[in-house]
Amino acid sequence: MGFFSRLVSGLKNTKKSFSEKFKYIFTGNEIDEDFFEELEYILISADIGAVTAEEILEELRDEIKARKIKKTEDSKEVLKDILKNILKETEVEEYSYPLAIMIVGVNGVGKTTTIGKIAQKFASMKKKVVIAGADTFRAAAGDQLKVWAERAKAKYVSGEQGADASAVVFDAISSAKAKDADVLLIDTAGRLHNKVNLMEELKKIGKVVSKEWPEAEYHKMIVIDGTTGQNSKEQVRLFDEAVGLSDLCVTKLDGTSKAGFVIELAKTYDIAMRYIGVGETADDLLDFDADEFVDAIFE
Ligand SMILES: Nc1nc2c(ncn2[C@@H]2O[C@H](COP(=O)(O)OP(=O)(O)OP(=O)(O)O)[C@@H](O)[C@H]2O)c(=O)[nH]1
Ligand SMILES: [Mg+2]
Repeated sequence: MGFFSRLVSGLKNTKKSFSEKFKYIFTGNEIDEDFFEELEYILISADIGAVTAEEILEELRDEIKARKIKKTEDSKEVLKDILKNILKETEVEEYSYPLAIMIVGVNGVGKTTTIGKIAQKFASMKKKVVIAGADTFRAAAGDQLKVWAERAKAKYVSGEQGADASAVVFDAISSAKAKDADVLLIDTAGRLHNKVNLMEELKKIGKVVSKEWPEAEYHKMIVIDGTTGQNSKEQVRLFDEAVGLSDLCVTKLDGTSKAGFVIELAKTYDIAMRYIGVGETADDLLDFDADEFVDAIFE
């Protein structure tokens, strides 16, 4: 399956809810107040926040006026362009190597799975990958990650359960340097005894990377569960405050009809949208692309 068809199929729940409703509003009818109200309702029900939806509509009204558009169907491409422009602001810069990526996020969002998928991506680009199992809080985390590491032929460095996470990262960096690795992926715990502990641990890991491997380009990526919607904005805020995030990854978009949330995130935060997850296999982690994302929803 090609990238675009994988995206379209991964977003099918969102698409279904969007495009069925779109059928009723983008018609040969004249544009009136009901049209805007209906559209606002559709955007909000796809989990684009109320304020963002309002701003999108305002821009749409202006464009419709400026271009003297009369029929609702003729405003569809205008809406798509507005959404694409919002998402383009969140597009990423290419990675440079050596590269270290610390993956953070609350428990169960898909951090470990995403690391496995990213490792496979790099492996297929012939990059040498080291994975640090710095989630020393959960016993099973290591086994799960080891399987992914083997699949991607990546070197896996871990510690005992309860070990100091930053010590694992220290070891992993030594190994990465010794092997002349291109990429270090750091898996972290989703929860510790309390939030303060977790944030302190992440800060410590951050310091180890900057100090021990200053030549590496260092990314801090949060993984967000796409089915959680608006509530995860608080997660982004908290982790950003603690470690200063550079990248976003939204997983499980296959399991929601509210992928519009990605647009809300893009509008709210100045953090690059790197990947989206649309399923459980390695091929289901897609590089985010603004145009393709909007085209897939409207397909
Ligand atoms: N459908 C779907 N499932 C996903 C996706 N990404 C991850 N998952 C599933 O989400 C579940 C949790 O994934 P993990 O990778 O263990 O999550 P985690 O954030 O590492 O969890 P903790 O280590 O407990 O904090 C697993 O069953 C994954 O297969 C996705 O894009 N789509
Ligand atoms: Mg995990």
